[in-house]
Amino acid sequence: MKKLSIPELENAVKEMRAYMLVALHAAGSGHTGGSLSCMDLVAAAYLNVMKHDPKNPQMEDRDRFLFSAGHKAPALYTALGYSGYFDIKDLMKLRKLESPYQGHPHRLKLEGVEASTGSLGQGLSIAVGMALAGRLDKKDHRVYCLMGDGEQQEGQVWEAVMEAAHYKLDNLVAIVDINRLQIDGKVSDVMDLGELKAKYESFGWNVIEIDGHNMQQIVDAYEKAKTVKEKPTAILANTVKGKSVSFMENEAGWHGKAPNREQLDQALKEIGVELPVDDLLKIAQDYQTKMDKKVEGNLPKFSKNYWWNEQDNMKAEMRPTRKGFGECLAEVGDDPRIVCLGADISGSICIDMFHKDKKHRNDRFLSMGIAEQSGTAVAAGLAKEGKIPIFGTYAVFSAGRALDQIRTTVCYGNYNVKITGAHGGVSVGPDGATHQALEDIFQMCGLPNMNVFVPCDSIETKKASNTMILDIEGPCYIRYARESTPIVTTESTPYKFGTANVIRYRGAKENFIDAFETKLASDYKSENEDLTIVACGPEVPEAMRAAWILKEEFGIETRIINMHTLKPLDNDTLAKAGKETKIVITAEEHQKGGLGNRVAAALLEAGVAPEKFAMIGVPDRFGESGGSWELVKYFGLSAEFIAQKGKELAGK
Ligand SMILES: Cc1ncc(C[n+]2csc(CCOP(=O)(O)OP(=O)(O)O)c2C)c(N)n1
Repeated sequence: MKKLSIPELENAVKEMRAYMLVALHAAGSGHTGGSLSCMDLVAAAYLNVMKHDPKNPQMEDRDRFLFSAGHKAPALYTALGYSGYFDIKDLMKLRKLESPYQGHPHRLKLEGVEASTGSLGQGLSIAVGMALAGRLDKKDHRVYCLMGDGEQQEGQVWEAVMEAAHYKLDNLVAIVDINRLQIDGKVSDVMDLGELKAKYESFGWNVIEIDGHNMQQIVDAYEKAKTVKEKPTAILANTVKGKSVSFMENEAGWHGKAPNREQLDQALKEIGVELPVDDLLKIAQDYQTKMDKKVEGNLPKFSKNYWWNEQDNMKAEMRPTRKGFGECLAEVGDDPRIVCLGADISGSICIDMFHKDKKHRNDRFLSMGIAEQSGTAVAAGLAKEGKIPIFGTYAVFSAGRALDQIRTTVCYGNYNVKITGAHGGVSVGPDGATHQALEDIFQMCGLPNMNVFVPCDSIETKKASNTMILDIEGPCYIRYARESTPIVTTESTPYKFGTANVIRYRGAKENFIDAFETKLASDYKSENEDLTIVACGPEVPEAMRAAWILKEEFGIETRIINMHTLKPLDNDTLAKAGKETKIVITAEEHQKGGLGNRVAAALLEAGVAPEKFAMIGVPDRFGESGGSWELVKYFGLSAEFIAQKGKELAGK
């Protein structure tokens, strides 16, 4: 590749920022702030410093650049497109279904992506492995790894820092994009890093500090790093989050937000680049139209459209389940034993509602930074001393990343720790597979002493949160979704930990919720229904809609079991349903089996073998970027698929 000169680089990076902002606008979501702050560092690497060939992405001797900060993917894709790995206009498919430009980089979807990332703090370890392999193979290529400053809070970063120095990896360069902001605010407030330069140096690294927006300094730093022997180099780049757009600069609120059209036009004006914006947006729209056709084409069809709020009657109100969690914290938070631990996702998961507008609780909100593993064990320590700690983040990180800490420290020690797993399921949407928890029910239900809650709407989430915090002594895990989902319970709907609810469709009404009757399962008498659907979480409203479809279209009567407690499981209710209804279908927004396997085992252990059994869930694959409801349809999780399966098993 031809190397760009400094002035050429300075021009190129303006265009790159412009293309990226149009793509982010077309996507309607994405990580704008951090992608803008690292753009100069990335552009210099791809367009001047690195040895690589866009026409031969797998070239053996290429330098490798990997984004440990996977959320800055728009900057990576822009650099790849601008270098010629693909037509830059294709970037307009960013974050769309089946697109190579997933919310976080996936190496199996796009040539030039060296590693699939999105779970912070893992990239430098991968880079250490790649650099070690390069040395073993006696290659002279170099490995570059981009990280955020908030990301430095992950303990794994420092394990890798130690390894790189131990092995004297002078073919490795870490670049830290120091924009001083993360999601919850200033890095220094969330979890202060102290003297980063001194830290890297004391671990045995060569450190170069630069202005991360000065192209000459950036190129010089990369070149200097090439000359350093026997030590890895860290380039500590001082940057501005949201760089180049006045209203985005230094604003934490622009971390994960895309510009609207007016903001985009203003941004392009400030950057000083003219692009054929409407033509570019048309590429995005045309692609989306193609995907819409594909997804709608696969949706089972009935005599009318039963989709949410598509009819004159059966209207449902939508609300995210996590709001119920936040409301509970706001209500019970004056209990001095309660302590909430933040993991830099506080607003998004509503754990901030514990102390928002309640200053007197500030000392009981403890920010742990981006450090899920330590945060979990800190919670255990607090519990040991009589506190009721509540630790929350996205389920992929709370349940998944800290699994061993939860297993050995929390559960084996049987501490009274409450863990929340937000963003369960594919309906997380455009952030994609890395952020869609599809395994956490397996992980948490497999642990002795753990209690597992999967409530179905925001009202039930509030009740479940209350129960887990105040009524249960011992480890608890609560899972909730990101998207607004239908409210299908009321304050007076029964809720008893460990006992399921039975829901029956009684005929269409003006409001969806009024068309159903809900009873505590232990109070329910069989009505000799044709089939049972056992569901949890946001699949409960889908199961209810399926019952509506099955009755209206085929006269099939359905018993819906809202299995809001997965551990302990309500075995009696399952055995009764298996005996009384002959067909059992499970429905979960999770890898097939989290709920389904448990239900099947409970039935068989009770000596009940339903005549027919089926599971609705994600079929042993990772999620995707896409719209929330688009993904629910794409993965076959919506009511239409449940109803189709019910019809098939009932032989109608
Ligand atoms: C293990 C893990 N925990 C949490 C997140 C969610 N998350 C995405 S970006 C981010 C903040 C990152 O801050 P920083 O490293 O400073 O990046 P920048 O501000 O430059 O975007 C967090 C907490 C994640 N992706 N991975």
